[in-house]
Amino acid sequence: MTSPMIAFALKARTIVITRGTVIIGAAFATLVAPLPTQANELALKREQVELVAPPFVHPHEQATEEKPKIVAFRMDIQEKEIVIDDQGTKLQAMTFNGSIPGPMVVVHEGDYVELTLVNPTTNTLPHNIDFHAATGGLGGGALTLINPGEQVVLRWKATRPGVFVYHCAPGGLMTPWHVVSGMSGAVMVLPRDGLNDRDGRPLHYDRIYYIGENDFYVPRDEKGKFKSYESLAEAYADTAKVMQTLTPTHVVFNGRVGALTGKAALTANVGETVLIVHSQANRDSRPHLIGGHGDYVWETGKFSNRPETDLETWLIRGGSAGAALYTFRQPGIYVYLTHNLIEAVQLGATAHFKVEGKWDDDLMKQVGPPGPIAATSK
Ligand SMILES: [Cu+2]
Repeated sequence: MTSPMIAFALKARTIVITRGTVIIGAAFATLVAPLPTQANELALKREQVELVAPPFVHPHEQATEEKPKIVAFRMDIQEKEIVIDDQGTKLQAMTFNGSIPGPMVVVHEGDYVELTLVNPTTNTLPHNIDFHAATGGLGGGALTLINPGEQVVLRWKATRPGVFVYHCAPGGLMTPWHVVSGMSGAVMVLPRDGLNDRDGRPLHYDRIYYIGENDFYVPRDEKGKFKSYESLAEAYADTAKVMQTLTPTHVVFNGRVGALTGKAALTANVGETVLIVHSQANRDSRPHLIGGHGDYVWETGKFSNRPETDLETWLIRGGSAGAALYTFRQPGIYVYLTHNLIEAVQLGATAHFKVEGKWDDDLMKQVGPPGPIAATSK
């Protein structure tokens, strides 16, 4: 009889064997695409950037007159147990840099992203990273598969402006499992001259927030209570069964129910323009800002395309990121959710914006307070 642990270990070994693709990937890289090489590399300015946990985004310029450069980042993969709702439901999670979603990486078109990816010895599984913004080698996945105790450095040129998902993709069933365990994030490649509306009007933001949406599949016991596990290995078989139902137990923003509500609400002031980047690596979502709009929305997230305007709800296709620009015109608490309201209210996909400033009666006013129904004259 094979215990689930051994079966799991065997599966993990199979993945290690698929590291053969790394060699193919490397050979491919040597044959076809020696990066603009040493000289060019030395000529490029290099900048090391510290990543920050979402919903926040590391400091960056919205437009630049500098020449393209190498922007270097480091991410540590962390496998860890997290709590995903107010009932204390636990998830054996896998994360880029300890957060769900992983941190957002921002560069300008023409820059090189250089990532040092670290899989610490404290982890139990091989991991890698597939950047949807990158070209070739499974988005880098073929060149970055590393075991616990290893690190790898990947460099790729950001040739396409937009917001893009990155995620772990070790192969086979491991790929969806790692993704729905938390391993996804986003890259934003800004046009060198900044965002614009494609009619020549530049667009700026005063604040930027990164919302990463996740669907989780937590197994239940016979009584319907969520089960918890000691390790990823132990959780794997049961979780894979729930995944196969395609029915998530949780749909959340930033790793847990309530991660961006109440005291953790996103903030802004009336008159400020906010760029909301929303990613979903596995499943479709329909962001909606109750009481507000998307002034300019790159629904598919790619800045070479004309943004749509005045949207009520937009669609984030599973496996992509989108960006919405909105200038807040009224104070108050705005609910930002996925407009599958069952998922928003019962499964968790809700965030709050707390906006301060002066109310505009012209835009909205309660002309008569609630009261008894007035008698009407005939
Ligand atoms: Cu992984």
